[in-house]
Amino acid sequence: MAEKTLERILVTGAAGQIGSELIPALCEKEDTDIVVATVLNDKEKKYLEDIVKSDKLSIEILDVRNKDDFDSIAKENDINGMYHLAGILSAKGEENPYLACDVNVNGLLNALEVARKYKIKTFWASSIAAFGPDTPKEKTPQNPPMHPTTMYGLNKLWGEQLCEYYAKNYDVDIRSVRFPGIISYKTLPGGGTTDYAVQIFYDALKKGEFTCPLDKNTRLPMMYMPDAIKGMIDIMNAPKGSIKVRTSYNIGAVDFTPEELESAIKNSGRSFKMKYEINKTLQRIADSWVDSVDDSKAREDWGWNPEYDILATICYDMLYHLSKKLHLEERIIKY
Ligand code: AKB
Repeated sequence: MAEKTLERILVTGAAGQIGSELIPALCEKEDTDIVVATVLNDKEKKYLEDIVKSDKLSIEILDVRNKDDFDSIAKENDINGMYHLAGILSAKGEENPYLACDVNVNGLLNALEVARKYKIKTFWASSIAAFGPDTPKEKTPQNPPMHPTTMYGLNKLWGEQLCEYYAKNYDVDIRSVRFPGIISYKTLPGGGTTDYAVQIFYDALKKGEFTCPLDKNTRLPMMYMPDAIKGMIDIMNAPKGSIKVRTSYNIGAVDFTPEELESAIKNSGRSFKMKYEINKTLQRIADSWVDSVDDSKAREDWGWNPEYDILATICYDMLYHLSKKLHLEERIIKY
């Protein structure tokens, strides 16, 4: 019987919200030989070294816009699987559209070139930001009209088309999902419109109050991190023939408004106050996105099936783990 090839995986943007939780999950897999994590600078490197202890992990500094460095890291480590996560999120992208376009567009182009050259199976994270104001808002279908109005959204839509181009013309095995807002307690997100849904838990536990930058009725699709990690690993493990969509799959889990999240936190028995001070840029971005997605194609093709599809369950789990984490951090600071 032929031996199974061990996975030699490259993860870009490894110190980010998703990367920092994907790396330990990949290191734990028996069929992983090495995980090469790329980060932007020494500070990120130190952060990752502190939170992930594994003999399988090696960390490299890489600006994904640098094609030659990207190529050398893939070649020298004989990479056969890649998760390209490096990117600039929606709110930060509106502050610096040129930089967002440069990193999001050229970073993906370089990732796909490396994937083509070394035949690397690749995952790339798209986003609900690829939708726009003319996209149907509820149970958004897989292929709706898409005219995003943010730089980040434009980059994601272009990225989806580029992935399909590389799949069709060069047979690159590229797999992608449109992530909603991701909720997690380990690493904070940075520069996104959905970040409020993480910050609220920190403020609820530390201060008992939160000032929300979005209107109380702004409904957005969201997901708990364990489902995001499971989704990425499952789509990468699926047989090549089962991946019918080479742009990006809709995947859904929960959707809620800030007011519903406020109630869920209050229902946990904590005293919690919320006030609303609308940030115009964030509100404009959120209003251009959708409320919920139809993910039947992902369910059908590769078995997408989120475990955390109830807001109260996510809320309970977040408060439980985050209060333990914050308590621990406080003790580390004190002694
Ligand atoms: C953001 O808010 O920019 C991201 C996203 C939905 O892609 N979390």
